[in-house]
Amino acid sequence: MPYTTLLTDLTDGVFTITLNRPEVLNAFNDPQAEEVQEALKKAERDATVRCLILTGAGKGFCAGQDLGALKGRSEALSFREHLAHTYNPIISKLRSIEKPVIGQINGAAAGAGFGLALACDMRYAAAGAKFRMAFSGISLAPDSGTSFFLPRLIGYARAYEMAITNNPMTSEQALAWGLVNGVFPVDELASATRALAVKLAHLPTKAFGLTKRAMNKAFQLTIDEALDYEAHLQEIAGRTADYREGVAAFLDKRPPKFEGK
Ligand code: LHQ
Repeated sequence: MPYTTLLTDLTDGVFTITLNRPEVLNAFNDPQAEEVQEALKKAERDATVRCLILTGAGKGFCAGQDLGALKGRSEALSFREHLAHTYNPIISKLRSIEKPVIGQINGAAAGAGFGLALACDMRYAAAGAKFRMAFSGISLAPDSGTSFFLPRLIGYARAYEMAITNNPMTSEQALAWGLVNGVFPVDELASATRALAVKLAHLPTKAFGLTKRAMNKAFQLTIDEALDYEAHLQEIAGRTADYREGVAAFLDKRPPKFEGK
């Protein structure tokens, strides 16, 4: 079935998911939350997908929950259940999918949309894009992983301030604080992101997946546990075809040809 709220594209090993509800800055209604989950599952299963880009159509990245779509439903809705069916599985999958995910932050990212941006492995942002917690603006607590990611990325005091003041952060500030990896003029963002993604998709993506697994896990470990876990993953990496190819190419003094296996 074609998606009604997303555009997707698979070219050169790069799967691009574009949230496509630009009239509300790609805010989430239930179908969009469901379709993002489906698209991520498909990308995870498809071995030809070696890198993902997540972006938004029009001038916003994602404004979080579509507050209009909640109108009249809020009283009856269990927010806990809503999160369990919408943002939580999306955020979880973005962290567990063993392929690099690049957030192409083309415009405002707020609320659950900020969580979506933070759950990506890397972020390239448009000059002029803004990041906003948004939750406190409607008297909610943080969700969609924002309370997990933000203090880790920019430190507790800045994260807490951002949450309770609800002040937006510019992409330039985000770059200075290490929240994004690069900032580009808006008309150069897509090509810069794509160039990075295509390059990554032709590199040893199996090792990139193990790198993600190691760094995810390291948040919960002591140094000795992390060393042991690294050794476990290195055992896996050392048995891949790409490892053999990497070493052979190095010794032959030629560029390696990696296949993600
Ligand atoms: C919107 C939205 C929006 C609908 C802008 N919905 N239309 C979990 C638990 C359960 C329930 C609740 O939700 C959650 C998770 C969450 O995500 S809670 C947080 C929900 N999101 C927000 O509160 C964000 C509210 N929006 C903003 O702070 C700003 O609009 C941002 C920073 C996103 C963008 O600012 P600007 O670039 O200045 O754009 P704008 O404010 O002028 O908005 C443009 C249009 O988009 C405007 O419509 P209009 O018809 O006037 O052009 C907005 O009403 C609409 N829009 N966010 N979430």
